[in-house]
Amino acid sequence: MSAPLSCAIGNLQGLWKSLETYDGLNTIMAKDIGKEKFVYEQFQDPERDAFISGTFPSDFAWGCATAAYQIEGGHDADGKGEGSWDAFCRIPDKILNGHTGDVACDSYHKIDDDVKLLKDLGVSHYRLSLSWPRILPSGFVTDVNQAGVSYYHKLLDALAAANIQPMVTIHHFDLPKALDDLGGWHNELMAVYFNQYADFCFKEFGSKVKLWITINEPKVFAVYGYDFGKFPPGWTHVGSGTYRAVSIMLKGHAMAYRTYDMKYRSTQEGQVSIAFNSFWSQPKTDSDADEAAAERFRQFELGGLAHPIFVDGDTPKSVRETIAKKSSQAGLLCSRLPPFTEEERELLKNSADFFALNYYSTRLVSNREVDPQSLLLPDIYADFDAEESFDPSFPRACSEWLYSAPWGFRKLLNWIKKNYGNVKIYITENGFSDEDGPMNLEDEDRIKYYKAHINEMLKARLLDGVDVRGYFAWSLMDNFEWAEGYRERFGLHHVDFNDPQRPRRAKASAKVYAKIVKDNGFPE
Ligand code: PNW
Repeated sequence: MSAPLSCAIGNLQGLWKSLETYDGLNTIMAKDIGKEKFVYEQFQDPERDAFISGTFPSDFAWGCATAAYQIEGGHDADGKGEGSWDAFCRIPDKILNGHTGDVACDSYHKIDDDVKLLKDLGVSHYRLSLSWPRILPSGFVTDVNQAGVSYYHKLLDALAAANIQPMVTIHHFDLPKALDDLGGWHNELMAVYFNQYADFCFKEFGSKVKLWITINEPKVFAVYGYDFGKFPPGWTHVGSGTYRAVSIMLKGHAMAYRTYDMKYRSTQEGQVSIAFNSFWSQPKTDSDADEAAAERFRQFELGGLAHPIFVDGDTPKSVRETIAKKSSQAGLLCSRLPPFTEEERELLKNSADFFALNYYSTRLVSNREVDPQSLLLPDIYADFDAEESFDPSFPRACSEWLYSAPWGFRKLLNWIKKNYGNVKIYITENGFSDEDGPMNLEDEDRIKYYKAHINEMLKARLLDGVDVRGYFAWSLMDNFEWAEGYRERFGLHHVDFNDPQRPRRAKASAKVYAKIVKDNGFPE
């Protein structure tokens, strides 16, 4: 491990200080620290990675997550409208092996099966998403598909009967195709259409839902959809597509948040947020230049989205100034980053009731200055003058971007605490992929990943006083992994996509996760 790492866990003074000052504390004994070996022995830093015992507060939320297009199937069932993915999957070479989500896990027809999996895991929560084209086939609230609405009522009722609380994502990467045709998230009016759709969802389902996520991972969705062309609408507005789409998504989120405030909060008493994906960015060396580059990476990756909502309504000044400067150096008359108006900043500021984080991986980051005049086209990855790499010792998942570095999870949680106040945090996704092949239910790598990450989250909670309230494993079952089709399997349950019945089978990781849930962590 080449990167130097500060080691809070070795600092017993710090530990006792947090023990004294932190009152939500459960069991943690100093003698437990370092007692057990870390699960990734080949690259452990014994002090940093020591496994600790301890449990989470008794009301900690344990769950699994999925998303509509990835599991539902029923792509044209009962009046559902065409979705952006339905159309995109039909374009040759867009999706690996020509796979589609037409049937996926067939969850549209398998509510009881899915709820049974959740019950067997013993989780208290389930994060699911609503399909916009299933509810509003043309995208607009003037055109409601009652059968689609009924499907979600049945699912929410089945969860309630099983005593499982839903966390509902209103928009997880899938738009009605009709709205993509109007410019998708590059159309300013999308913020308004989204707000109307969210208003409809709050009104229709709000009595059954206490935790809402407006939009899943605006940045990932924008990068892949509007900059790289790998997700619908498949555009390659390089260097600006991401910024524009993210900006409009944030405004849509903020409008929906205010709608909830004005019309539903007093009666429904739920909480609303937006889910951000972020890596941890670790300086590759201890040079000041690399430390500064790593911090720039964090501000571009997460600060650009979280700062407007959790700090002052605006993109961090450093990010705004850098993009403006680089845009001007490349001969543009305005910044590639759209500015927020005063009114928009007011709307955005404090528009979340908790911080929703999807964490998967860590990057090593070093300083690399890029002269914008040397580029033929703008590049969002050149905007922060940094280079990303991995340490060869990080275990790699099947997904090419996913390397396991659990300690980075704890560091990111601490960075969020430091930058956004001691905000309540829900981990809305965390998980590990392996490759499709002969059925293998003994998923050792996934077990190691989950144990290590949940243990780092426990350290963040118990030793650092980070206010983590819940954790959702991605994913309840193998599913349609977007442009990668069914090649990358993230499930705690195996799904046989060659069998029309789409049977689900618990992997070894499901049993391990169920035990962690039952134990509420890692008691002695
Ligand atoms: C998330 N990255 O996507 C999504 O919310 C899920 O729908 C998806 O299945 C899951 O993570 C696993 O991929 C991501 O490149 C896609 O860093 C790409 C990245 C992160 C998250």
